[in-house]
Amino acid sequence: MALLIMKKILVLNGPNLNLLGTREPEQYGRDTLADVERLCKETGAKHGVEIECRQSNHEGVLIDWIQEAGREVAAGNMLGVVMNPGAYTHTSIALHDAIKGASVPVIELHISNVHAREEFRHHSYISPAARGIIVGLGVKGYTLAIAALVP
Ligand code: CA2
Repeated sequence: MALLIMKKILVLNGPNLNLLGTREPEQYGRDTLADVERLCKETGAKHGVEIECRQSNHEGVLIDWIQEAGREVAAGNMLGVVMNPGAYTHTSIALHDAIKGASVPVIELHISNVHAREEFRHHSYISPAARGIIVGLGVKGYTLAIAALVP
């Protein structure tokens, strides 16, 4: 009898996303991070994939998790990473290098339309290393990003 092992998708949220739903609802909506993580798990269940959600305000921790995801993808246990890198999007060459180095499929996601906001949000260090990008579709973007990683 064949054993069916569910593959995993890691959902990573970067700095300040733990504040979702508490301030700036016009920019990020009213859902909290807990709401977003619940939505991701429901979406995973619909697609038959396990969803693991993590959030950190620390660049090095996010890098460690990307490297860990790279090992999981290489071992055949993980499909990839959905990542909202928060403001590190616009600053972090280290995260860019981590994604490239780990050879992990990453869907970069932003809740707001960064291109309709301040100019410093228009450039992403993550995009050239990402498999795909979802921008400005609110928290629904997380569901689309998960679907994009499912074969
Ligand atoms: O639109 C997005 O998802 C962003 O990645 C969110 C980041 C921002 O720096 C990026 O340019 C675009 C900011 C996340 C901070 O989230 C907060 C939520 C509520 C209250 C305060 C911050």
